Amino acid sequence: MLAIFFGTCFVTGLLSHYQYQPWAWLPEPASPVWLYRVTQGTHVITGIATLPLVLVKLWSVYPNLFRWPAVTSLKHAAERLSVFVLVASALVQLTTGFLNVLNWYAWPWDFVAVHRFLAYVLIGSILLHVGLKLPDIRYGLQARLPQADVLTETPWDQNPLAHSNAGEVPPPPTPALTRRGVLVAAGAGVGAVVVTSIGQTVAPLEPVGLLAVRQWNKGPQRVPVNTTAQQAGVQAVAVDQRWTLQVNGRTPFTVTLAELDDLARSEADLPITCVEGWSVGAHWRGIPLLDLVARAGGDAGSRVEVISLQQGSQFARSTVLGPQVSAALLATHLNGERLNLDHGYPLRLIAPNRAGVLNTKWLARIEVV
Ligand code: HEM
Ligand SMILES: Nc1nc2c(c(=O)[nH]1)N[C@H]1C(S)=C(S)[C@@H](COP(=O)(O)O)O[C@H]1N2
Ligand SMILES: [Mo]
Repeated sequence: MLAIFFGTCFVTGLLSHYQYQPWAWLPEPASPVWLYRVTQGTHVITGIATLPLVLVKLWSVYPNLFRWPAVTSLKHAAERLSVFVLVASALVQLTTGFLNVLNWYAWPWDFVAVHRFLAYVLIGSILLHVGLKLPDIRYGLQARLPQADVLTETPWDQNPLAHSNAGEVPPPPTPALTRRGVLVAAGAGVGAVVVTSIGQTVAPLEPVGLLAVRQWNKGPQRVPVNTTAQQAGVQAVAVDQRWTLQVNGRTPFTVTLAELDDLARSEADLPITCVEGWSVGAHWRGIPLLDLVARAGGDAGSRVEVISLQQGSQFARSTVLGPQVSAALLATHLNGERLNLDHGYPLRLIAPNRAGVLNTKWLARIEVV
């Protein structure tokens, strides 16, 4: 289970990373529109589910921590060191990831950079660990246990096999759990964290979303907000009557909001999917990005830079490439209403299969390259 969850986490994490830096020759597809919603939701859910599993694993092996002598050979020392790296990176990765999803940045370092670095350390040390344990694993899988039911279902201290084999490891002072007890405890732990956090993606589970801090009902227009207009410092400029959108390309031009409103006749159901794992479906109305790109002399093959009124934030601009150029909307309306100021009024980008962080709000300018 741990291998499956860590592996899934690693692969979906890499897919998330790819959202930031796609290769020009292999841009993100525009369909299915929910792809990133599923991969990043899976990343965060499998990551959170790994927390209780890791605790169970540590509980099952911790007596080894107190074995004497601590180191028997150079190989043994190297092995113990690799296990230390594995456990330490897993615990840091899982706790900081979990706190990040709870919207609590309780550390001074850049989450994304450290999280990515630790992902490689963690996966590398798991592979090393499994490699070193292969002889044990092979032995365990091949061993014949004539009284397997006695061995697994009887508490450790009453288990005749355990005592007869217990040359090096003394039996624990209190009876251990049965196999069924471990499975129930691990299953209950995983179930509890998954059920209480999945409400940030699966709307019907919202009422039990104790750990799902960002849900559809926690923001204007039934969509949560990441960065309010006030936090972005755009309150005044975004509502300025003189606002226009500047579109640069071979034939540059500007458009007013009134002109954009006349053009805003395309509608689409597209989720907002934050990299931090929450997502909500939403209904948008606006202008196809490609319409303005074409008017500026570009086409579906152009690279488009979308730039916000917001200053000095890494989220204040994003690049649209490949199939998303034809699929993106410049939204004026959300869920049947004029776009709320916190959702990017007067104009924002929304595109399918695209990380929320790239769906830039409060647009000022578009560059067609
Ligand atoms: C409790 C567990 C975890 C949670 C809640 C979590 C959460 C996150 C979040 C929120 C992001 C997006 C960061 C951003 O772009 O702002 C992310 C990205 C990522 N995660 Fe995790 N994660 C967890 C565990 C893991 C594990 C175990 C691995 C790998 C073994 C992993 C590998 C990655 C990678 C490679 C990325 C992409 C980083 C980048 O964009 O450069 N994560 N994770
Ligand atoms: N200009 C700007 N656009 C932005 C952001 C931002 O901070 N500034 N946050 C992004 C992030 S991280 C997300 S998840 C979405 C959230 O959109 P919402 O607040 O309308 O739900 O907006 C994105 N667009
Ligand atoms: Mo986000």
